[in-house]
Amino acid sequence: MIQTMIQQIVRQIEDNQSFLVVSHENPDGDAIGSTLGLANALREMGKQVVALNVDGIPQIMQFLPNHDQLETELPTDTQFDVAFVLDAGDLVRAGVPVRDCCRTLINIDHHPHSDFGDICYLDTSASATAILIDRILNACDYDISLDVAKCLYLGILSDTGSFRYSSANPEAFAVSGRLVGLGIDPWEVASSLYESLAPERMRLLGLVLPTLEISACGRYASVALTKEVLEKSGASEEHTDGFVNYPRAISGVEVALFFRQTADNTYKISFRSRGKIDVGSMSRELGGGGHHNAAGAKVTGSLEEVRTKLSHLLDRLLA
Ligand SMILES: [Mn+2]
Repeated sequence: MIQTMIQQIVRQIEDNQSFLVVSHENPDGDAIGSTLGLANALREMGKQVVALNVDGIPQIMQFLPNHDQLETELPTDTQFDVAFVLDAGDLVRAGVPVRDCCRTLINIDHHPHSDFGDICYLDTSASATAILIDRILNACDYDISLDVAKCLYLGILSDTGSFRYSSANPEAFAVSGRLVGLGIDPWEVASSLYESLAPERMRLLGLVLPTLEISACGRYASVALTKEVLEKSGASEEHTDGFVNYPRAISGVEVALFFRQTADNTYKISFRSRGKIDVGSMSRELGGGGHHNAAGAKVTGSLEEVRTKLSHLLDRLLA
């Protein structure tokens, strides 16, 4: 089944010339790594490619090959033979009208419930979309280059939390081992991702950590950021990436939350869980989405109201 899906995608690559490669807004390492990995490979095959992310590329990933060729807007009046939507979960998260500008829409993803596209290659057992791109490229008449290897490795490193999460399965290690064998430098990727932080991010973290609240039961904890504090800090949204991991790092905490104000009465909540608590289904109840251990949703109300609402939900969930 999966093999025929890969064969269908390989045929689309072989039989066509112009490609759009896009991923989800507010991109993480897997979104960017998959997009640039596939786009670079297609270019090396002699194809015409537009790689796009509506929010552009986070600064810490601006060492990836051809990152400066990542567009943030669709070129006008351009029709593509094939559009790839990667790691998106939902087509709307592409942020551009992909459906209208391509003949064939291919969805490649490892998020559950991602079922759009003329061809939908979904494998929730894959630790990253970059793994699926690697499988496809290996089925093509093409040898993965150093440029492409670097992008795919970043995707895997990012989605497995540097091989710490339970998503770090044997395939993640095997593919990464092969990519390292091609000559990429793991330290270059890791130091760019984790030790090239903007000073504003560290200062913002200093303002966010004092908002830490740990529940009476000790099993969930949260930090919060209002628009006012974000504006005062001089940092931007992308600097908040990973803040939710701080409350999760506390001994005994099973669910971590990060409340980030996005409008006057709206908070975006990032959820992380360890072990068996399914934050994906909880965030779907709130109109959001995500995986078992990582999810997000938007909730309206003041910070107090939103925190209280989530406390009630979590007290019930953990009871
Ligand atoms: Mn992913």
